[in-house]
Amino acid sequence: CGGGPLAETVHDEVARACARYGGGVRHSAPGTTGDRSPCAGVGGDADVPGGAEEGPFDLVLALTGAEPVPDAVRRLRTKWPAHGGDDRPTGEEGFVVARHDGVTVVLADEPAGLLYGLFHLVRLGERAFGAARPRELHRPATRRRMLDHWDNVAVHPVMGQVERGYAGGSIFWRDGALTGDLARVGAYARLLAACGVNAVTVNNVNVHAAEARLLTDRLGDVAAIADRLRPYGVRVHLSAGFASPVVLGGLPTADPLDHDVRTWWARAAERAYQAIPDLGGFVVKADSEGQPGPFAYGRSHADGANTLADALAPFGGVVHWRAFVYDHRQDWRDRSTDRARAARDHFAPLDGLFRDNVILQVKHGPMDFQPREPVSPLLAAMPRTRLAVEVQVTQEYTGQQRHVCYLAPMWSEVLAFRPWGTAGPAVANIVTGATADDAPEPPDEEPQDGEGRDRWAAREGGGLVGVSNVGDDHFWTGHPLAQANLYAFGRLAWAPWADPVAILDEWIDLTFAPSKTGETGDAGDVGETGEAARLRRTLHAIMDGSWRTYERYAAPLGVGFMVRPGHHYGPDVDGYEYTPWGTYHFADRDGVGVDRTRATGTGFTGQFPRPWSQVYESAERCPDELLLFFHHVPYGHVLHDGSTVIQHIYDTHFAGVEQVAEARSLWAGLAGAGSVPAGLHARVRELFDEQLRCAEEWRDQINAYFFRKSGVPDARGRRIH
Ligand code: GCW
Repeated sequence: CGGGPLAETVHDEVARACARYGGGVRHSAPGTTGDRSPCAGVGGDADVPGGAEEGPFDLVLALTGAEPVPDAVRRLRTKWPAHGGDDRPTGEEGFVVARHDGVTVVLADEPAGLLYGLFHLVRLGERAFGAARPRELHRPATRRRMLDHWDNVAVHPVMGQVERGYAGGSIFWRDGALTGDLARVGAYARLLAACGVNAVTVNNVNVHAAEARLLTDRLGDVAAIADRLRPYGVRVHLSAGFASPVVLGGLPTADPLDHDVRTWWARAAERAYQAIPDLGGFVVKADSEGQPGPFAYGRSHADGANTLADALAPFGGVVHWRAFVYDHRQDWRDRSTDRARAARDHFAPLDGLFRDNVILQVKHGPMDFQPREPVSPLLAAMPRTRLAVEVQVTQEYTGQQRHVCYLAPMWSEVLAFRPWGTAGPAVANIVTGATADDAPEPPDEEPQDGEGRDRWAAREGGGLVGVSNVGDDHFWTGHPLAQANLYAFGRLAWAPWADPVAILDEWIDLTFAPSKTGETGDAGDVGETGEAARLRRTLHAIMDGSWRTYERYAAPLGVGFMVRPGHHYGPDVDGYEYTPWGTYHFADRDGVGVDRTRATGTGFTGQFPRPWSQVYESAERCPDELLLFFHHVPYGHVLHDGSTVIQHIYDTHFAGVEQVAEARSLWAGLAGAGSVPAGLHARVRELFDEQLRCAEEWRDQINAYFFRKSGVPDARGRRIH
């Protein structure tokens, strides 16, 4: 395979699989036939004859430039259409897979492609070795598919070891030190590669004192993690504190345009790359929720980001600069300030000013990972900037990994959203690299002179970033079914148009292997036993619609934030209503919702391009699920389905709880199913008890609150407290 840790990994993975299922592996080691030797062939029995040319093999994994060309590859090549003149058809991480004449072949330009090809075979399972398969080319949509860990090195007095972590302790850190279980970090790398993730940030974006030092005297700890992640193609990134030149370097200022500050960052980057030559770069949360930033020096976020980008550029590193900048000390009495506006107001004027190695990391919604938000209009406002969309895999506002909430359908909606209507690009295009043909219209707020079209240039996108939901929990994610969110994140980062239901199906196969319990049909297709089919059906019934179920019993119609302040679990309708956080619902005796219209509200609707600026502006045209995000309406306002706002609140809250009860009993019915381990079954059963309790609490508080405010009884006469 040309050597290197990734090639060794592929070899070891194949050997491991052979040892498990029978068969042998032949590895053409570098040095015997040159650096571009074929990688591995798998024979039908353990005693495989020598020589890469020999066989018979069931499976060959080879680099496209391999010499000598394995027979199976040569035979296949004569049957394949040429690569179309592209002599690197698969790129850095892609692969080609096919099966002909009884041999399955994975070809890749680089070892990383072989690794992803191998995991693709794992997904295919026995289908990879059945009937002939035409040649398929798989390439990731983006180069960087990153998970941000909000892990603290030292236990934080309020946030603990992992901020918003619901899966036990950190997989990297424990009580101020590097984890003693680096083998688990290695296993994590393998899990990530199987999902398609190739980058992680190992510390919280809120950088406290101990964490700041990862950039200087604790680089060795980061290097130790990087060593464990590298064999699976996962690169380490660091969250860096903007004030590091002051905090760590003892400089009097962190002004990004100050000469000494720039030199300090350049040296810090140099030292970091000495310790970790393949470091991905830095992630920065600046001027946000108390984190230091360029505003303190009268500088812009472009000045700030570019200083770090310049320091990283000589080493090929990137800065992920977060756009989550807003005033968290707002006066609740002031109804003109709108937190939803903040990201676009701050960043859109800076479009075109960021270096090429800056990726602006934008939360998918304008507020903060609520169960329902519109797509952030900032994603449509920066045609000259590399944009990444950030989603929250950790379930801060969606049940904290005690509730089942499969989030891929939400993320898919975000990725498929077309800010300029059906004619323009989707968010998936924007974050994977839009082309000039995508030609958006400028937003309503800007002069309607068509300039927006010309400004949209082809560039590499910033991809998808997720806030990790993994910890040192036995099941990795606390709730065993929350693993599906981790998996789906990786798959959508690789292929943003993938179908969430199909992704869930893959995850079910990989996790519970229900098809392995079936019989193999003639063409190698795998039939399913009744029990396997029941498991698959049941998991889909529980999980496919679980995000919408959550949405039904949580805050209604997109209004968001009716959660307990601080830990954000469970309902507290007025918990944030009179706080400085900018998250209000404005319920009174007549109505509820936030007026964000241009006509009478904060004007946020004008941050969208047409047609959405007009759709959201109109209470009649606004999609029901976002009505209270954009409008303050009377309780009697009639929705598109003919129901009123108040009746919708009652109905959805009763329905949401019923759906949880139904899912809970479906799960109970899986007790004793062969492919569901007893311990896993018990964990999920307990969590379902809690989910039901909590959903009832949501239902009762929300319904009681709105009944007491409005005085309108439930049309169906159900019990409201
Ligand atoms: O969702 C909020 C969380 C904070 C988090 C912040 C952010 C890391 O409540 O805990 O801080 O967002 O994204 O920076």
